[in-house]
Amino acid sequence: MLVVIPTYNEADNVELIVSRVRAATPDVHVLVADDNSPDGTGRIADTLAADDDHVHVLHRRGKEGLGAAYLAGFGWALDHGYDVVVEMDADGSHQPEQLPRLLAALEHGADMVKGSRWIPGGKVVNWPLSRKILSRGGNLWTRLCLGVPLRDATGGYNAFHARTLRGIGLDDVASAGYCFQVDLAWRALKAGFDVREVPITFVERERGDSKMSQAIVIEALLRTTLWGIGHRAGQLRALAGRSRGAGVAARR
Ligand SMILES: Nc1nc2c(ncn2[C@@H]2O[C@H](COP(=O)(O)OP(=O)(O)OP(=O)(O)O)[C@@H](O)[C@H]2O)c(=O)[nH]1
Ligand SMILES: [Mg+2]
Repeated sequence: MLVVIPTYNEADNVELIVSRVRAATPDVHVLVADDNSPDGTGRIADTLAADDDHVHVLHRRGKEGLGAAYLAGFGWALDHGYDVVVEMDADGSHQPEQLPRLLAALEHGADMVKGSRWIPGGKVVNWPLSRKILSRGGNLWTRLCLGVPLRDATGGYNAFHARTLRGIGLDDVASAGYCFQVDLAWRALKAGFDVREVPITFVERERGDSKMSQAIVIEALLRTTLWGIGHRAGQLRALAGRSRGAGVAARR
C-alpha cells in the first residue's frame, strides 16, 4: 500500500505529514513526489527516506502541477507492484489518522474511495466562507454537468485499487489542478468502477503557502463544462437514436 504525497514548497509540512502517516498506518509506504521545490522540501524528504525503508522520494524536474506529480507517482506505484494507492496533500488537510476509513471501504468492495467533506459526517475546519462557497459551487456545477452521484467530486483524498488505476486510462489525463480529482472519478465511473465516498474532516493548512490560484479554478470550470457538453450531447444523441429506432419499429 502506497500513499503518494505531492509537494511543492512544503518544507514546513513534509516531515510532520510523513511521520503522521507512518504512525497512523505503520504498514503503509509513502512516496513524496517533489517538483524540485526551491525551499528544499525534496532534500528533507531524502533525509526521511534515508532513515526509513517505508519512505521514498520521486524527484521531478520542476513545477508541473499536482496532476502531473500524481500521475508520475501512480506510474511509480504500479511499476513497483503496489496493490493500493492513496492521494494525500502534504499540508495536513487530509488527516492520515482517517486513512483507515478509506482503506476499509476499499476492503468492502469499492474500486475507488473519495474522502468527502460534503456528505453526512464530513466537515471542514477553519475554512472561510469564500472557500466553502467555492467548493460547494464547484461540486454543484460538476454534478450538473456530469450527473455524477458524488457530493465531493473535487476532493483530493482518494484511495484506489491498482486495478482501478490501470483500468481508467491514465495516459491521456491532461488535468493539472483541482479538476484532476474530478477527471479521475469521472473516468472511474464511466469505466463502470464502484466509486464510494466516506466522510472526512478536512483541516485547512496551518503552515506554508497554498498553491491554489485563479488559473486552477478556471481550468476546473472550463474542463468540467467541456466534459459536461460532451456528456450531455452524447445523451441527446442516444435519445434521438432511440426515438428514431422506435419510429422505424412503429412503421414496420
Ligand atoms: N509536486 C507538486 N505538488 C504540488 C504542486 N501544486 C500543489 N502541490 C501539492 O499539492 C497539495 C495540494 O496543494 P495545496 O496548495 O494545499 O492546494 P489546496 O489544498 O487546493 O489549497 P489550500 O486549501 O489553500 O491549501 C500540496 O501537498 C502541495 O504541495 C505542483 O505543482 N507540484
Ligand atoms: Mg491544501
